[in-house]
Amino acid sequence: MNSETTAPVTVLGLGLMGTALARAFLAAGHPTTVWNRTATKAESLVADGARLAPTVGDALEAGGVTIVCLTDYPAVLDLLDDAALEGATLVNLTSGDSAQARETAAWAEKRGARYLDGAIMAIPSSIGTAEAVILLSGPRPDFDLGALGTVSHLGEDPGLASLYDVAGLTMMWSVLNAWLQGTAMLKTAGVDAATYAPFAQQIAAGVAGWLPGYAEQVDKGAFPAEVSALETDARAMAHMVEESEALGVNAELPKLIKAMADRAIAAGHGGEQYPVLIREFERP
Ligand code: FVH
Repeated sequence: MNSETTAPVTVLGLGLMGTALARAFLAAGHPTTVWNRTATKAESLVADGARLAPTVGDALEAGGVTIVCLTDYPAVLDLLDDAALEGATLVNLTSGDSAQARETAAWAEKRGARYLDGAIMAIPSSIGTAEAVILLSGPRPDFDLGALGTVSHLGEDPGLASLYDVAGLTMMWSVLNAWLQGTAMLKTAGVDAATYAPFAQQIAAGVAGWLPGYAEQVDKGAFPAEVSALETDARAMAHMVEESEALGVNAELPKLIKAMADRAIAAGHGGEQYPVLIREFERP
C-alpha cells in the first residue's frame, strides 16, 4: 500500500454510483467513511471495512477528501446547506450542467470549502478500472482519486467537467441514434441488428479517425474541401432522406442532417468541407 492509498476519503451518497465509488476506495486501501440518507444502503460497505458516519457533519469531519454523489444538484444543496464546510475539500461528482457547477463552486467557496466539480463518464461496474473516465475541474487537486479510474483535471473553471460531460453525452447519443437509424433501414431488408453492428462499428471508427484533421479546420476557421465538398455530401444526404421515407422508417434524423447542410449551402458554404457546419452548431 502506498501513502496515497492511506489517505482518508469520505463518500456522501450511496446510490448505485456512490456505492461503486466507495467500494473502489476500499479496494485500493483508502480508509473510507460513508454516509447515506437511507443508512441501510451502507451495510455491505461497512461489512467490507467502511466506517458509517451517523451524520453528515460527522462524515465531513473524517478528514481527507469528501466525494459527493447524489441524484442532482438540488439534493446536494439540500444536504449540505446546514453543514459546516469551513476547511473541507469537496469533490462533487453529481451530474449537472456547467451553470450549476459554477454556482455550487461559488456557494461552497463562500462557505470556506475547497470545491472541485466533476463528472463520471462511466457505469458503476467499471469504477475502479482504467475504463472509468472521471473528469475534474476547479482548483488543481493535491489528492489522488486514481482508485476510481482514469482521472483528468481539465482546468480551473469549475464548469468544465460538466461541459465535457454534456459534450460526451451528445457524441454518445448521436452515434447511437445514427446506428439505430441504419439498423431500422436494414431491418426492412431482413438484415438483423447483429449483422449490421460490426459494419457500423467500422464506420464509426473510421469517422473517429477524421476528428483531429477536422478539428484543425474548425480551430483555424478555414474549411478547404480536401476530401469532399458540402454540396457533394448534401446529395448523399438526399438519398438518406428518400430511402428512409420510401422504406417507411423514421426520417427525422436524416432530415435534420440534410436541413443543416442545406442552410450552410444557402449561406454560401457549399464548396467547403463538412466541418464548416460548426457555424450552424454555434448559433443559438
Ligand atoms: N449510475 C450511473 O450509471 C450514472 C453514470 C454517470 C454518472 N451518474 C450520476 O451519478 C449520480 C448518482 O447516480 P446513482 O446512479 O448513484 O443514483 P441513485 O442510485 O439514484 O442514488 C441517488 C443517491 O442520492 C441520494 N439522495 C437523493 N436526494 C437526496 C437528498 N435530498 N438528500 C440526501 N441524499 C439524497 C440517494 O439517497 P437515498 O435515496 O439512498 O436515501 C442516493 O444515495 C447522479 O447525478 C447520476 O446522474 C450515474
